[in-house]
Amino acid sequence: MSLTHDTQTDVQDRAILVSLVTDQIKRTGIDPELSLQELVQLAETAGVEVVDVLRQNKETPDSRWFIGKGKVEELRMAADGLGANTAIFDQELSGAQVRNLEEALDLKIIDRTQLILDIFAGRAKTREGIIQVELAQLSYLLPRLSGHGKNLSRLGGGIGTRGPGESKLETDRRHIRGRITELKRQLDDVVKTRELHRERRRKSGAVQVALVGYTNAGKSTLLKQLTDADVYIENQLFATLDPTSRVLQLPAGKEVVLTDTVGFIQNLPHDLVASFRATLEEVNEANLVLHVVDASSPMREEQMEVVDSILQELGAAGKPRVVLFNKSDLCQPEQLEMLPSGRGYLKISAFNPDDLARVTGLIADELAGDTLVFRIPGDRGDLSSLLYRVGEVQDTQYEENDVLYSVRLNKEDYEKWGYKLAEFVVQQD
Ligand SMILES: Nc1nc2c(ncn2[C@@H]2O[C@H](COP(=O)(O)OP(=O)(O)OP(=O)(O)O)[C@@H](O)[C@H]2O)c(=O)[nH]1
Ligand SMILES: [Mg+2]
Repeated sequence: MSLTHDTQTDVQDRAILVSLVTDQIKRTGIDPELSLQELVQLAETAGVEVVDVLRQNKETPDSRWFIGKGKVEELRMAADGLGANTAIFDQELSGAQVRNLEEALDLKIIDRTQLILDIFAGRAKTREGIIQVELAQLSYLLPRLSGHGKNLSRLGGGIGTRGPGESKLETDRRHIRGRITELKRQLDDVVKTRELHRERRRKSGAVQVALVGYTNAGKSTLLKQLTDADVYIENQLFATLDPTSRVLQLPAGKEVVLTDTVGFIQNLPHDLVASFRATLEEVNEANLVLHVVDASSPMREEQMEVVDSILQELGAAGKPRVVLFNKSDLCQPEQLEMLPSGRGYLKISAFNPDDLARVTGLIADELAGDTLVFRIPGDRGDLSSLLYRVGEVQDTQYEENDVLYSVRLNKEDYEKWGYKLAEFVVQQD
């Protein structure tokens, strides 16, 4: 049984994981052992049983086999001995390497990218998610087709047999190209709809806060704990694919829209990032980004770097950002002490109500700006309610037919609503 636990009836895939450490990989500074640990998690998330792990150090990859010829033989013996039917490589393989290995070994050959794409395919639920995953899968596959036809069966031959599916795809590149064009068109529609939603949210003056972070950091858990949202939470990688937004009430009554997003991972397939751009754009819309970190992870620092660089790639690096070191309940006190603290950092557990209050307090602080006093005529209920919606009303006084409101309002909101409110400002601190 694999990946989705719903449609599959075949026996569980048994896989041997393979990691080749080249000089180039050594230079990236990514710890290959931690990367392998993560590959184990990815494989398990995909419903695969990991039966062995093979490692090789080599200056450069072998052009035909990726790993050395001797290692191929070792892999074949291990697979025979352990009854494995799949080999999963921690690094990306070329189409030719996959074919050569498949022929030599009679095993299903999958690389990290394909594994991630498979997991995503099994998770996608919304139309948008499904389109984006299929597009990423086909973009990954297209340059890997040699025209020999055989490996088209790989489309349906991923871990979860979750590929775009043979039924949907005929057997030639032209067809795939056509499908890619069609998917891009559909995605354009989705993007337009999303833009309309955003526009509406902008007009309503809603302040947007985005939860971002490495997969499994606890983003969905936080959304759920803070807003009672009914979201999918799993101790698995990539539990969330489609962004979910919920209204969050801040202490002084101000409302913000809190959005949970897809988790990041190192070496996130490029095609996937490109396809998910529409979804990830949500982050660019945010007024504030909450970077959720699994503080208990041995890979904490590497994971934070990955998130930073993806934010950079998305053009969201300059956003106001706060780091939430989550899962503090799983950390040793001395571990917590080593984490950065001060403004812009908070150590929390998503399950601790006091910590949740600190999070909403922090969001309010980050979003709040200066206090202004407005004199609003009594018959302008529209403006009073606007003040309550976009600012934090701290005090009200009645004077004749007017109401004096002291309101904390951030610069961004003031710029947005100033055209309506400017003439009513009587005092600015
Ligand atoms: N002990 C502990 N576990 C937590 C905490 N926050 C989240 N978890 C657990 O961590 C796992 C992952 O949580 P999710 O909320 O699904 O993580 P996510 O960041 O949304 O993950 P993806 O959607 O896969 O990117 C779940 O098993 C949660 O119960 C925390 O503060 N402490
Ligand atoms: Mg999630």
